[in-house]
Amino acid sequence: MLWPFSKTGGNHMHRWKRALTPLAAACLALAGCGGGGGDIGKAADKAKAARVVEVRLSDQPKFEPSLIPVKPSETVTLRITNTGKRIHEFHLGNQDDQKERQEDMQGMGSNPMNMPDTARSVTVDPGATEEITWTFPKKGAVQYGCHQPGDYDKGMKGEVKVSA
Ligand SMILES: [Cu+2]
Repeated sequence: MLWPFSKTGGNHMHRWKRALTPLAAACLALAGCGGGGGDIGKAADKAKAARVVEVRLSDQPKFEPSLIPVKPSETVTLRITNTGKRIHEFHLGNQDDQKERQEDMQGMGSNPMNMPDTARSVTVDPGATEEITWTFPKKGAVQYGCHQPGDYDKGMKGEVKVSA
């Protein structure tokens, strides 16, 4: 997997570190922090998932579906397939986090980027399928987005809505 920082220099590394300031971390740890910093839940074992939700990533660009309803504290496996011809990503996070990632990745240029996968973020090659198993919070909503160049601003975003 390509590591984008080696090509783009130290400036972006600095921006990534900014996402991990103590204030941001404290905000993420608290449910109902307000604004765009809501609780997003946490990674879980696939064996604990109550069901599988299929998500498709297309070159339009968009997610299908762009709204995923879940029950409070439900654990779900998201099976994420790229039906397009170019790289897309599925990045789960609250609104502040999506905004931050958007700023960071748009600052890296206009070429497709193979970002490192994490428990809540996968880069998906054309034709490939990746999975994320996640326990959603008790209430609220969690956003997902693709921050490959241009996609998020063209509407490649969606929301997991938690309701009873
Ligand atoms: Cu995309």
